[in-house]
Amino acid sequence: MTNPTQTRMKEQKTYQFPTDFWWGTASSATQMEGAAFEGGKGLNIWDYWYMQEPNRFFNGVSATEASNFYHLYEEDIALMKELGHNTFRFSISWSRLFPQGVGEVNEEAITFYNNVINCLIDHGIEPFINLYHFDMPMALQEQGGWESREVVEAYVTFAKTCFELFGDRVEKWFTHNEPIVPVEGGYLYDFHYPNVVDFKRAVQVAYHSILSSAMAIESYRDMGQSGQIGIILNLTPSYPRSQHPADLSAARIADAMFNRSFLDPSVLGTFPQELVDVLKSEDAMPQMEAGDLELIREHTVDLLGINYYQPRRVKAKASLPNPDAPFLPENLFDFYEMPGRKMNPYRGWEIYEKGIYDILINLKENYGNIPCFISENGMGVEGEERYRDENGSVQDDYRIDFIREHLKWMHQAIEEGSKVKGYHLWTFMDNWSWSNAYKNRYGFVGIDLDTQQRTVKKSGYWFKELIEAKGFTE
Ligand code: BGP
Repeated sequence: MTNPTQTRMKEQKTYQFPTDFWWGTASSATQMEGAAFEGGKGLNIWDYWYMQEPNRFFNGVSATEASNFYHLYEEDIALMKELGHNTFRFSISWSRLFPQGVGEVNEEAITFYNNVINCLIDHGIEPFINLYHFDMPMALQEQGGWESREVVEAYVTFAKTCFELFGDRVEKWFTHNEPIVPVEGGYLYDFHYPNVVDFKRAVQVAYHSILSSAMAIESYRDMGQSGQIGIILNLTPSYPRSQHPADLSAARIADAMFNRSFLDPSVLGTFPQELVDVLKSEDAMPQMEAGDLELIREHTVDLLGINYYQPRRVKAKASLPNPDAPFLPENLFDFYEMPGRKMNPYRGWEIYEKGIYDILINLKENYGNIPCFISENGMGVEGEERYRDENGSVQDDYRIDFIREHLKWMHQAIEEGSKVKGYHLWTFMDNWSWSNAYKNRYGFVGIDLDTQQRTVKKSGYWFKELIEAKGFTE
């Protein structure tokens, strides 16, 4: 007799995405370009910090060569086309365009970015350009970086110059990528230069980043540019351990500090009251000028990029923090490890696919269903060489599973009315990562660092098929 459970076919479901969905990948200048000391580029904080403390970077590897996109962009863009991309996000290196941060523009940089943009367009790939991805020009860091109002002005000049130079062909602009990360890394938790630990200074940096974004949006619109301008935020939904009021309140405050701090001003033009209350009680309100808040209120984004990697699990604070230690957001809550959580052990990040749905539904319900897209999602894995087949192609079924499970939840959100318009993987080809250098590999395309040879991984071909079919069935 046949066992009915053996013969019963698993019910198949098709996940079909809109025909005009944006499929592609994301990258950043410092992580991909290389040529850090070529083409007239000035130093940025990564070049400088590496010179000071090479031991801070995994295996002592700098971003000097990175993935050599500066020289190989034509080959790389042709490969993007082959893998079905219709969109690609990269950033303009501020210190390549303005070696001193302000003043003289570097003609070689203009040529390079024109070539990249034109090459993408020639291949039917729409360029999405981000202006700031953690890479402060060193000359401006010496003037205080984002703590300085003059640097905000310099950034606006940089932004306007980019709109003038490239805005005739580029219709999707982003003012910042994950602006909270330089705040956390550079001014709270010591993982970016300038390695300051000071809550008040961190708040000033955050405030100036938000202000600079609104000012760039104002300029974009004043210049009568025809595309859309937005910001890219890393949203990490805060889940409470329990429904106990203290756990709920811990999750709310974590959400205000890590998500709403940038999401609310960017999309609604306002700041969350819970956040303002903390800043006041810590005597950490930033310096503002008359008219700033109005400018922020009136220049919210057209489009929101969402980087989603992991959730944040939070519980009520169990013990009093050391009153003499520097104030940190975690003085107000504790992190919580969910029992049975799924992990990416290489990056130490929890994998929670439903988070992508929760973010999209939150945007739909509380942020006017702002048009958005998943601007980063991905899985960094150490030692991927061990998964290479005889042709050198990494058989990364884990990455395919990771993407597919996130796409299912994104699809569910679309069915429920979310205005999510695309999905970009982090990243196209393995690239250099801030302090982890080349430890964890994220790309659809593997790179042999000795030869700079590119080899498409199994996930790259899978993604190509998915794009051609505009979805998948399983
Ligand atoms: C995001 C950044 C990217 C990228 C990615 C992966 O926060 O926008 O620049 O690096 O995370 O993180 P990591 O490289 O630290 O593993």
